[in-house]
Amino acid sequence: MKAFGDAGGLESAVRRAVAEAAATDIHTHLFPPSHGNLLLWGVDELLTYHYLVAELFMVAPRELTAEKFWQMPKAQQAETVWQHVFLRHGPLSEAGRGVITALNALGLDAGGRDLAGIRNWFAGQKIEEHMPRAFKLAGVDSAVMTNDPFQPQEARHWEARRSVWEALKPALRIDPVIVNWPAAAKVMAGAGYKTSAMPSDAGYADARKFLIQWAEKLQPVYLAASLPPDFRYPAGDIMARAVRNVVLPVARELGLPVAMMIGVRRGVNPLLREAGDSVGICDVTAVQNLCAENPDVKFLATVLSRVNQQELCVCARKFRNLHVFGCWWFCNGPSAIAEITRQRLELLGTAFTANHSDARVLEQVIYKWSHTRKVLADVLAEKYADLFRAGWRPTEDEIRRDVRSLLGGAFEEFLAK
Ligand code: RAT
Ligand code: ZN
Repeated sequence: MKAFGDAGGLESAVRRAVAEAAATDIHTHLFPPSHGNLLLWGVDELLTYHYLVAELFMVAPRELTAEKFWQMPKAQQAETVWQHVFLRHGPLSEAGRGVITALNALGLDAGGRDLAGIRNWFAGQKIEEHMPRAFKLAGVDSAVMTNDPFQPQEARHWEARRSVWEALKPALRIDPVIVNWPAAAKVMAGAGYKTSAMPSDAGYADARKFLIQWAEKLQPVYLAASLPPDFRYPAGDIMARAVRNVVLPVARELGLPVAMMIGVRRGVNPLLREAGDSVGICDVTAVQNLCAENPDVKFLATVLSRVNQQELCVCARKFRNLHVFGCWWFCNGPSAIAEITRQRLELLGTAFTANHSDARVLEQVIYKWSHTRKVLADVLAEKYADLFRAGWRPTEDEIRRDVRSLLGGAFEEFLAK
């Protein structure tokens, strides 16, 4: 294929490639339709996304307390968010705009503000058809779920061996083993394993068996946990000990990567429930030490604080067993995505995964990927223009290859190597 001889043609090719490339969504909270009401979808779920619940309480009148809000049925909660965040104030936030982008892509007139009409439309959809359509609109070929065996309402669907739509890949979520051992021990003990609130060698051995048995059931792509800013490794605390005695041996035995999402301060405002989590600067040295000490284990990592992004990139330059992914949660807005993606391209080339959706509600894949693609196209157009000026002449195939790398190809290569 011929290389581009003019900068204008090159820019259009970059934008085309970003618009058309399939994205592999490597971290979501979606479930298969066969797992019933665990799969959230529709306008009421979109409006009550925890990002928007947090925003509601920034603008709602004082009388509307969190307690009152949680007592409302879902539909009324959604109407409350719609009233305050969308009608009485402009939905200029990323999460606000996201609802509009998603509805609009589905052909709904969000600008017409007819919530009842939009609800009617959703009521007429069959999830088995609606889900593939949402993926198609997002340009997503497959998505990795978050499957938590410590949640009985999730575990029972796997016990029942319900079929899973093939575009959804499992990930074994293991947070409590690391961040709340007593709670994890209780669940495992309930399932017949010899674990107790006080960690012990025997308890760790049974926790390994528990996770291995779940991995056999799920066939996950990776093991995953969100970790607090004070996660350290190595360390003598309960978190580092669980990582050393349970997570690493299981990952090694099963040949599974460990995905770490670091920097979440859970429940700084517990009244807001899921919306009450915050961010803290983490210590990337923990990732560095894990990678150095365990060259035979692969790690995926993303960090929540903007402050940690550069350090994580530098760490990935040093360790081939580390793959950086996503602009997570509070970093998943256009300005942060642009900055983080530029920095990653400058430090990592195409060896990272530009974003993941973290979708909790099906239709969020539409807006998260549409917004990400817009930023990625702008940043890549700029980077290819710089490269062109420097004297490089890429072909259209090479551009498509690079874009695909950033949207899942590099992740697949990392898993395969
Ligand atoms: O982004 C989110 O929705 C968070 O609530 C978390 O789900 C986070 O992504 C996590 O997986 O811990
Ligand atoms: Zn998540």
